[in-house]
Amino acid sequence: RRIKLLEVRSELGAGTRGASLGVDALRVACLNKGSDYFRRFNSVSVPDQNQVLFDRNHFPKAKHIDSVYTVLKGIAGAVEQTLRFGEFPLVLAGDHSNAAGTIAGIKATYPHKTLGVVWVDAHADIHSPYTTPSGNMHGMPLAISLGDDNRECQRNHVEPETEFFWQKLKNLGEPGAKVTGEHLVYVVVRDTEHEEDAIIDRLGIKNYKLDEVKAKGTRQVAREIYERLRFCDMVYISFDVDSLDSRFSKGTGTPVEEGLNVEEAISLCRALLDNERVVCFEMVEINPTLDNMNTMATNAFDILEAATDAIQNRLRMEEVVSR
Ligand code: DIR
Ligand code: MN
Ligand code: MN
Ligand code: MN
Repeated sequence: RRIKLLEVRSELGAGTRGASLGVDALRVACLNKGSDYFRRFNSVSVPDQNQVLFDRNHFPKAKHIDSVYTVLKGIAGAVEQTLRFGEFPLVLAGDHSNAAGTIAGIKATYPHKTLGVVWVDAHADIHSPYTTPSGNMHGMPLAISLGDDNRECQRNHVEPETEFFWQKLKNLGEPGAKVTGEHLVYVVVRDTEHEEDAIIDRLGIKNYKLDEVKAKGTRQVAREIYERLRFCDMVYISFDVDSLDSRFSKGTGTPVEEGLNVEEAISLCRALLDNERVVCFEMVEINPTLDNMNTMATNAFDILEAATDAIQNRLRMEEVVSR
């Protein structure tokens, strides 16, 4: 089986401009390292955000939600097509709202299979328009995929136009929830709002904090995650580069202290991707405009290469077994 790169140049969900350039920053990092990575794989560019960032935003509690919906529909279609073609979708996207499109595409392809999600991020990304402090949709993909608005923690008034597109987002791919709280695992989430803490508690979502990752090691953490997700038929790994410590992640919109170092991220990705149930990997939130040495993308490229290596080894192994 082959890997197919899906490049998504949309930053509509971010609060800071520039993440749509992340894919190209990775390409620059790749060239500067003398790697042939981007020549080795077929890639496709998913239709992007057009000029909407310059429009007036009509949706204060879910900024650009109408255009986000269009972009996510495109991603879901591309992911579904890739999986149906028998290829492994490796998504390189701008902001993290795009992940809800990826998940919708996976579930559209395999509606009867149970999905597990591993979310490596400084943030929980589980707000809804009813709870968001910022209106930025990159803080909302998991609420979309879980189909949970967390209304008991409501703090915002949401207008009917916003609610209309929010429902459409939750029904993308197939109607309703794509994943449950018990099949979602966080790694190094450490910057949350109390509404997020409340839904994480209510759904009992496990979070491997940095201390636990350091104490157990990334291999053991990956083992435990797959034990937790043992009833899932397939797994999706979502890697937000702000999971890295802010010392290594200046080039991202919302850097946070006390995250992974590059070596830990590499070995975590290797361990997580060395599993036959993984159907998709995604990397998001590289913003080279915040980073004049392109350090973020350079570090992220090393992680991407290691992750891809692990995927490829596994796909080769599968071929040997199936022969
Ligand atoms: C915050 C920040 N929870 C928000 N979220 C970020 O605006 O919803 N997610 N940065 O990646
Ligand atoms: Mn995120
Ligand atoms: Mn984040
Ligand atoms: Mn915060």
